[in-house]
Amino acid sequence: MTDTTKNFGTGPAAASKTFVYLSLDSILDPGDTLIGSRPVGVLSSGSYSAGSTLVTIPADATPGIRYLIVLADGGQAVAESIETNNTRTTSIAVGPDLQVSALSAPLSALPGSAITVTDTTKNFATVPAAASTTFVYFSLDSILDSGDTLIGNRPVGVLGGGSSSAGSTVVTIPVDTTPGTRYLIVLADGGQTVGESIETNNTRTTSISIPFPDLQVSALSAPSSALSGSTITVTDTTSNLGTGLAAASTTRYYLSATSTYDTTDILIGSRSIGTLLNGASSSGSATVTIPAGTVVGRYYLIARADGEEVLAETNETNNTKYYRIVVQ
Ligand SMILES: [Ca+2]
Ligand SMILES: [Ca+2]
Ligand SMILES: [Ca+2]
Ligand SMILES: [Ca+2]
Repeated sequence: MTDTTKNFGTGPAAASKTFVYLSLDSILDPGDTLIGSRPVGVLSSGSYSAGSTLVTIPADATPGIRYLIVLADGGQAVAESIETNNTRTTSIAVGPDLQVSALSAPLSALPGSAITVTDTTKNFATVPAAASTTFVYFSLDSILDSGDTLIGNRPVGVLGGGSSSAGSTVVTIPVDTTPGTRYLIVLADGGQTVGESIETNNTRTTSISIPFPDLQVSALSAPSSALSGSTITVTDTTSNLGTGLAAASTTRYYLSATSTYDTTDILIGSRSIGTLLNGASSSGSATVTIPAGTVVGRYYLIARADGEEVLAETNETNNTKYYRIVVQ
């Protein structure tokens, strides 16, 4: 600690001592710890003494932003014109300070896939940090909160002042993740085992794109004619032509007067489609009934992928395929 103790009064000041305190706040009070002092000689009006004091931060000092308070005439040996202006304060960071100084991960990934997250966890303080664990979270937004999913962690050894640990963690993107922009949040000292001067700077975030699927009905067949009220077998192939994973969906079948689907079309059956990876297809059949009383004529059997409209896709307008059918 280097200070200048000056006599601002009009008369001389007898010899005094300048005290140094460590404080949890910036105000000197009886709870503060005296950690050093230095002698100051007689000071005539306007003269000063500049000097340094080697002080020790107590080993048991609680980490955090603390205050060094220097007090002129500590011990109150000199009567002064003003006794209430004798302190000067500066802050000091006590303890290590872990931060994630670098982070990299793939720009996109499929739900359920394993990816490698690489981080550098660094101790930005001058004092060592005990061993810690760096956590990796998956988040819907860029802010770490209690709703985020812990998907991995890696051990970080003791880090001396200014030193760092670079390492990788293999994590799995939650299988139920929906498409869109998501976030990987890496947290130094996850689990909070290391007391630090600053506990609020421990995260680093990167976005990761979960790609969208694109379901289409790539093939459709049925009898070319059917009796009103009869059951027929419809066979289709529902394909995921997007880059993302398609969660389970339903392909619905409609009887329509036109080749394009609209909400007035008559739902006559459906088929469940399991999860489809990008590029994958599901072929299958369903038994459907031509409603009794259907007026004889030419119709369109329309198959509509994601007929329940539960999946977000890159293209929502390419989900139907029709097959001409005559109702007799
Ligand atoms: Ca005094
Ligand atoms: Ca920190
Ligand atoms: Ca901590
Ligand atoms: Ca589609």
